[in-house]
Amino acid sequence: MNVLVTGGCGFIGSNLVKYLRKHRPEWKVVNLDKLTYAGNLENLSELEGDPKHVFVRGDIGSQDLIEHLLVQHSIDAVMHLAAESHVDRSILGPEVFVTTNVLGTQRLLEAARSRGLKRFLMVSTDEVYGSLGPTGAFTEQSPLQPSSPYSSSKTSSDLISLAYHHTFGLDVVVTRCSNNYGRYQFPEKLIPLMVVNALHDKPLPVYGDGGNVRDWLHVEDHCSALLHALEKGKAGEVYNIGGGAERKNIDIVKAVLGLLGKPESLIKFVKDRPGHDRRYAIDPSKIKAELGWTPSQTFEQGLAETVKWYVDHPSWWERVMSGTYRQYFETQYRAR
Ligand code: NAD
Ligand code: TDX
Repeated sequence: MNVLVTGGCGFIGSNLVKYLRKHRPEWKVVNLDKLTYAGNLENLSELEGDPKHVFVRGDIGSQDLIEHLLVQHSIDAVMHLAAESHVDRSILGPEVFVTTNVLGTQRLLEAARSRGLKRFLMVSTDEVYGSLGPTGAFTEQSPLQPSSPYSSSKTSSDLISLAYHHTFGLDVVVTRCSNNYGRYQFPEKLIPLMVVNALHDKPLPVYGDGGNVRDWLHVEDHCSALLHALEKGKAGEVYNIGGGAERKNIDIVKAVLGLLGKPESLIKFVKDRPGHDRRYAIDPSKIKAELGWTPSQTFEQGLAETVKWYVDHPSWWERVMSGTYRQYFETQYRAR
């Protein structure tokens, strides 16, 4: 199998590329990434010299480039993760979310259609369902009611992918996952931001009353679910992915402080995120029953391991925050 992973230098993408190299060592993984602020080739430094990992810097919106890559590497399947992924940034500047997430995905699908791939895996999100009240969980039949520019752009890319299946017969599978956490997550997202601020004894900004709930899944468990969906999913189907670990933001922030031995006085309640979804919860029974996937990490175990990783790797997040991580690409690739 030759697989094209888009966004393979981001948080989930870089974990996925390594997961695939480990669990499917015979596969060639072609990693297409634009290296936006969120893309960090250094995340994959351990794959330097690996002939089965090919990195290509490029945009998913470049249809010619994609068609060329699909032919050059005899690509069998696409795992599409490249996206603008941060809700707060989508509130500050929605346009790039439409350009990349909507138009970029459509161009990628068009390239895939022209090549007749075996499978196109669209990595979507639980945010397509909008916000829940205090009870219940999203199933694949829940109405799509996205709230933010980010989630509405992801809903569009999710639906256009399914349309390419229904209209053109492209073999598409869609996954909708809950909040991921783990190593290499950019420190703009809740957990790494709180860890880094706490390590600097800086205030931990909690939006609103801190009572918003997210359903957390370790990134390795997401990678395993994506491989299940790629290999066993049924064309045209949607699979929810979630770890059954609903937590209030404030409880996570307190847990991070506890793990770091820092005082709760660092918590600072700040103005709420506009349009802030109150609660997400995923019902993953379909992927469990039909594809045999189960998560392996508990949230408490995974959070402790993740916090420790950030404590043990200050050079990673210091380089990310100072911008020097970009030099890695310059020296490793541009010089060639
Ligand atoms: P991320 O922001 O860490 O990484 C995104 C990657 O995409 C970066 O490497 C970036 O350089 C690349 N990219 C952006 N625009 C591109 C373009 N036009 N062409 C090529 N590459 C481009 O995001 P993440 O958290 O790893 O999320 C990956 C995917 O999973 C996204 O599609 C996201 O919507 C989805 N998802 C994320 C979560 C989560 O909790 N992080 C949950 C569910 C679904
Ligand atoms: O500083 C903060 N303070 C705070 O209270 C930040 C960054 C976040 N929050 C809150 C907002 C959310 O309720 O924490 C929660 C999680 O926020 P994010 O880490 O920004 O994630 P979220 O908005 O839930 O979206 C994430 O999960 C779904 C990913 O970023 C998306 O890409 C994915 O689709």
